[in-house]
Amino acid sequence: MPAPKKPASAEAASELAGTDTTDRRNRNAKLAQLQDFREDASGQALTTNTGTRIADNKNSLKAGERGPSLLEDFIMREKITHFDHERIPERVVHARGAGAHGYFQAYEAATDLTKADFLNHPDKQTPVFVRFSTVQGPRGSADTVRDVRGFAVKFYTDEGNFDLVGNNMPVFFIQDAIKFPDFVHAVKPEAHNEMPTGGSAHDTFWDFVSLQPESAHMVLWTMSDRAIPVTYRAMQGFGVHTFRLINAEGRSVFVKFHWKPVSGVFSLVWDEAQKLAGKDPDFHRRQLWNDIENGDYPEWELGVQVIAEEDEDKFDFDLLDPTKLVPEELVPVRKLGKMVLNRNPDNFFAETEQAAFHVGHIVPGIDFSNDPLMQGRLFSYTDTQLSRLGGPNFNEIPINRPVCPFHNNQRDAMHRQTINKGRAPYEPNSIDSGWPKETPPAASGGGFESYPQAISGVKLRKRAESFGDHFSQATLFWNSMSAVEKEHIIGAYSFELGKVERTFIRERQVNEILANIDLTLAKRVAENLGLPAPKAPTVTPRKTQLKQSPALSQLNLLAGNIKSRKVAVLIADGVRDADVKQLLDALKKQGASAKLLAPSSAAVKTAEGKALTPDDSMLGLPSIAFDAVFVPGGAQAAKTFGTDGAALHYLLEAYKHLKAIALCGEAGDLASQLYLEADEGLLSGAKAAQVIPAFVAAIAQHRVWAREDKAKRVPA
Ligand code: HDE
Repeated sequence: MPAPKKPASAEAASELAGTDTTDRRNRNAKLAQLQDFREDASGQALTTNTGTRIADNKNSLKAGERGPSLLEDFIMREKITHFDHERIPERVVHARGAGAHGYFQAYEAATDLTKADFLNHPDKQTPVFVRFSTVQGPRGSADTVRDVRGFAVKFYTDEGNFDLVGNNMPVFFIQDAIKFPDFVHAVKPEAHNEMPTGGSAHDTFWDFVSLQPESAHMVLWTMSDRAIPVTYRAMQGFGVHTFRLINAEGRSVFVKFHWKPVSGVFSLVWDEAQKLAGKDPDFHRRQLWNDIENGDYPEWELGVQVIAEEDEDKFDFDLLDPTKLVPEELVPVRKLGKMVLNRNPDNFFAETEQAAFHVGHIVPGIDFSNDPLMQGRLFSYTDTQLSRLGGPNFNEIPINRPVCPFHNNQRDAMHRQTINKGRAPYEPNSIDSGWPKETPPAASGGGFESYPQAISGVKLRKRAESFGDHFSQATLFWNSMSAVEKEHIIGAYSFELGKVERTFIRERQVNEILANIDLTLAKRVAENLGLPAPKAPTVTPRKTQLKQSPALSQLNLLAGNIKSRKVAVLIADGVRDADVKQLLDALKKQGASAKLLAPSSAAVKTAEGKALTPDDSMLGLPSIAFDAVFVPGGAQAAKTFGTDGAALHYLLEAYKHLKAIALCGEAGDLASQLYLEADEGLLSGAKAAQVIPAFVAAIAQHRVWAREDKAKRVPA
């Protein structure tokens, strides 16, 4: 199939101007390609799909002014027919998501590991399209539910598309693909009443996982704060399965893929997540969109844990078992390059909704392992697009087209775009001189060759014995959590199981799963559910290589800065403008941002006599949408806040959610009015200049965890 011929448009070229000094060839190619398909209707006549100009788009054709409509009206029929078919099936899982364009650039040539071109050329920017998603909910469900997040990246490399279709957790619920439909049916809304939307707090999910101990580790992850990220850019990503990399000499190593967010890893608190699901169901997609529009581009580093072939068996778990992670303390992550998301899609449906990811889209230098979950996925992802995108030509859709040329003898089918020339769509042929021809494998630029792994075995349906330990890594995860993270996990199990109607399911989860992860966890959850506490595990704990993995605790994964954090600044008449200015300057220097919020959207008059226009009202942008709250000084403004329920609620809620709060000068009285005790994140009374450095330091800590017990006494 021909590669697009048109050069990048002036618009596309200017988007790139001055963004970097390296080779932009690849990025240009994808932009030019999307440009070929983009439609800009400004200044254009309204026409039918066949180009006939339309004179009246307001009235259908009728027999007389009030008469019946006429079948002859080809304009109305075409318009309504198209409308009737606007929806396509949503993804069966991961239906809710948001996408963005960007690029990946390698730090150095990783030629010792792989011959994959995009990892061998640090001077090259490979275009990417990324889609983040939740798993359970339908396309219109809320962003902030407790769930796994999909993290799917399509690299448009010069050697073909490579899709790294991962999640924000490094393990999965099941070990064998044949269990996936069962798992998904169990977690999806219940069959009889289609509830709940977006969550796993219901009987069928807990029924299944309590009967399926291999899910214990992953369920623990989903009950942890990892399942309620603040923003996509604060999530890690994982390829989950063990992959292979192959270098030019044909040497293969096993790898686990990691995405490490430059912003660090941090989460919502549960109360916030639930409130956001109502107040702003688009919270995550909005943040991604706004950050990119504001030039505050989300970034991740791509890394791999490398395991030599001969070390395959040196772990106390099986490398092919997708319910296990490789602790970073045993195998560190080697950073390969950086991904930057810097462009929002032009059209959600055409790009994000039609993006078709597939774990089987790989390029020379990368290969699969025998992980039985991955092997099943290799079938599923093409198959699902046939019903979702309407046939086998989905790779011709602009968002899915490779940037490199692609040619073969596949022909026809629904929605074919390419007009193939030539008369011999078969191979071998002599009529078209044998084209298109195979490319023999080679050190670089050669055809794809599967790694020649030796295989022998008996045909059978059996789970390997080495896949039999379902609890050790769950215990490792639990033991690696800080005290606050453990409390959140106990709270999450108690909340979810509290929604389960059948007592025997609650009991089974506590006695047969949690008791085998950790007895304290099981006892605390049992206590919250009013169940008898289990006395002992039902499975003998195994000896493990590690007792703890500090790399698993989010508290160890903060970035140490406040880049991209968002601060609410409460203003009212009489606010001290100088305080506002000082804060905005400080935030700008640190790469953070702020919104000014007043009792209404009307402008306020500052103590200095100036008009200050707010970005929104306090009710319009609640505290849950921010990382911290700042109240500048000014006697009149402080007095207003002291009698304004919305402002007082704003502060109480931010306090309850353990956020940094600065109450400058006269606003300091609000702390005593609300009975809020000062702590390292609640700074009150001093001048803005004194408060701001401590305020910034508290935001960098993300939450004031020491406040958590006190905050429980504040009304929800
Ligand atoms: Fe998926 N998965 N999956 N999955 N998955 C889909 O493909 C499937 C699994 C993941 O943004 C579907 O195009 C099977 C693991 C992401 O478009 C479907 C099995 C991981 C996305 C499918 C798994 C994932 C999907 C639904 C077990 C993490 C969203 C629509 C064998 C490593 C991609 C679609 C996007 C989507 C099947 C397990 C990640 C049905 C059969 C493990 C991020 O093909």
